[in-house]
Amino acid sequence: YVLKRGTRDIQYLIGVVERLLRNEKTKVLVVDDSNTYRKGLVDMLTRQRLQVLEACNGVQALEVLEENPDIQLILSDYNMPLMDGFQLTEAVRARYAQDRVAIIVTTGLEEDLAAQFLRYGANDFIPKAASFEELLCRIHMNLNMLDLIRINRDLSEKDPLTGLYNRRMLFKEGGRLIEKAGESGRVTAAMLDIDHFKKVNDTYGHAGGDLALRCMGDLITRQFPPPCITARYGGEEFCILFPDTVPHSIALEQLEVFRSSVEALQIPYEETAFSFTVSIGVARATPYGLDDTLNAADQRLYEAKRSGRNRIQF
Ligand code: GH3
Ligand code: MG
Ligand code: MG
Ligand code: MG
Repeated sequence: YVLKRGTRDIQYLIGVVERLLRNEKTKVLVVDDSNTYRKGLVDMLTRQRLQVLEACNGVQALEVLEENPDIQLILSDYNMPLMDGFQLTEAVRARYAQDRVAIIVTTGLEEDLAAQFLRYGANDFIPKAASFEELLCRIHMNLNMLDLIRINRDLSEKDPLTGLYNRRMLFKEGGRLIEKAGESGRVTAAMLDIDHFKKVNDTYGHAGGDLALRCMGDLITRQFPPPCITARYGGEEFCILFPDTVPHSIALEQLEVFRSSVEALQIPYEETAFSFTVSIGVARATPYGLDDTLNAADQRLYEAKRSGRNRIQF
């Protein structure tokens, strides 16, 4: 990176480094039918250390997006064969909101198209006559905005200790899952509670307890990927919802595998390690919604505790 005259400020340098580090993890898609112009952009953005993908029209852009759903920003031309910038913007917006994928449209045409593009759902609009410097600034501004939104989204949807959904998100997404399954009652709900967790805290301190919770969260994330919905329900209580595409018997099998992996888990603590167990209550969705379903699972959890812990009650 070449420093410009008068930009020796250390904060500025830190900003540049942070941006480059961020860029390495960021995928952008350049869409333009002019090979020369597209190559120019790709070259410039690659030098910014962004992961750059390219397409020469809207149809191809949608294919690339399909294969790379983690693309964060699309920089698109307006006039292109097969599918132009308007149609592309509309098609992308049908699948991804403005706070998931940013779209910046560029055009060499004289007409004033900016307002129209913004109405179609573009995040920004730049005439091709603008300097590369301005283009870069706008790209970074839009990426920063998406970062901020993602950080805030995580704060409001996730439990900071385990990274699992919080209770609010469980009810939002879980309610949707149950609604989608309708009367079939084929959604399976599991409530999990760590056994004698107070003892873990008493013996290994709050830090040891927190570590156990994080390991439990990691295991849940790994063993129950989407479309399962997983959440930290409260202190040491977790919830797993299986969609109606997972038969009840399969859900029970997976939970049994999970129960035994928790039992086998060794939590490193100072020079030694400790382990713990989990009790699980399982219920099929009732016709009265998520609250009622979780109550039913909770009843079973209570029975699992009463009959000796480290077991599944269904
Ligand atoms: P049981 O087998 O009956 O579930 O026994 P238990 O000791 O697990 O019972 P209980 O549910 O009463 O205890 C939960 C404990 O979890 C109490 C609380 O101090 C602890 N806890 C809740 N949230 C956290 C947390 O974020 N970190 C840590 N370290 N401990 C927590
Ligand atoms: Mg063109
Ligand atoms: Mg508890
Ligand atoms: Mg407990």
